[in-house]
Amino acid sequence: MSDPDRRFMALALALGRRGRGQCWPNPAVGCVIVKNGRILGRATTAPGGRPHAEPQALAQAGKAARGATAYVSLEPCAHFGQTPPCSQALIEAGIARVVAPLEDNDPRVSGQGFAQLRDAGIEVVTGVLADEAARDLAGFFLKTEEGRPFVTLKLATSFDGRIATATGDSQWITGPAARRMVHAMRFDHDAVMVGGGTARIDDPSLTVRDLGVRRQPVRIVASRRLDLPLLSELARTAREVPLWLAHGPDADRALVEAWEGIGARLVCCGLVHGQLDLRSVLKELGALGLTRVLCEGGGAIAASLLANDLVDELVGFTAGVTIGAEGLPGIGALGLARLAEAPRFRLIETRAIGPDVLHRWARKER
Ligand code: AOF
Ligand code: ZN
Repeated sequence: MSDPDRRFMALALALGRRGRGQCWPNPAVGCVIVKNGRILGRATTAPGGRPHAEPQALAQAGKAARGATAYVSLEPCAHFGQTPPCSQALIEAGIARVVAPLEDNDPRVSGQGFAQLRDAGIEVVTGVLADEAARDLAGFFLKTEEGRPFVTLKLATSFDGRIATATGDSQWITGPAARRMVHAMRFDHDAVMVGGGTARIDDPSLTVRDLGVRRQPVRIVASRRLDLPLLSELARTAREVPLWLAHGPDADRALVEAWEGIGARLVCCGLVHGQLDLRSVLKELGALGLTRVLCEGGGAIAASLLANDLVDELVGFTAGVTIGAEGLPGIGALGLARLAEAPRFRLIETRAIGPDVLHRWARKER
């Protein structure tokens, strides 16, 4: 593995990350075409997942692609799906070498892309920045393997872990820089999810604002009984920005129809112990194509996700303010007796964001 290989692969990964939140149900892949150290083409999977990255980068390179190296952040696809296989496009363009970190776990590809390239006499190099690529594409891999999206749980809290005062005052605990970052996080995910309580109390819009974006993440509210206000920001904007409501099988038929009439998509999910089964909710969301979901609370849904071991990354914004024990806790009851049972995560980043602190934690392999 040479140094230029790492450098150009880092660029392919960065291009791929740029497409996250916009390519579902497909992975956001990056591709760079390089000859004699010069970049001839670069692309990201298009919004909506097609065209794939490789044909776009090849089109930029044109005839000059002959003899070049293609850096792709995932194994090129091998199947005739909605588009012809990228492996064939690379072969036909006369690419001499393909560098890709890891196999695509889609059963239609899974090693066959690499095999087709090798059969055509193309040198294939794998493993370059594989850990980074696996992290970037974790949502797509999880959806394919376990049928559920990657889940990020975000909490903006006081020093003592509260998200509001006892009267519900929560604006604002963290500063503008942290709040801007939350908008960037929304854009980086396929969907933003909250529980019914948060939807009722905060009347949120859950859209990405002030970043000049065209494509908005899907907004999801998990509410067993659909007892949500029909006069609300979410309802008002349901035809402009997708609004999906995950509800239980016992939700009132009239409410289901009312929300459908407003333009929401209704997703019926299973129950467990008289509550929405978050495992079932995520399965349904995975089946609908979502690869990355950002949960923004409140306490009940956060606790449910944690208790079911469904959180892949925690992102905390902590402010230098204390609210006290009567304040609203960011995470509801987990019913733990012993610390050994508490969900524990591995620290991956800390950073000051204006007057607040950002901390990110990854799920430990269990
Ligand atoms: C690539 N390059 O940029 C992406 C790939 O339904 P289709 O035909 O679009 O195929 C979707 C599958 O293609 C998807 O499940 C994944 O395996 C792969 N995505 N492959 O060569 C790309 N986005
Ligand atoms: Zn492809």
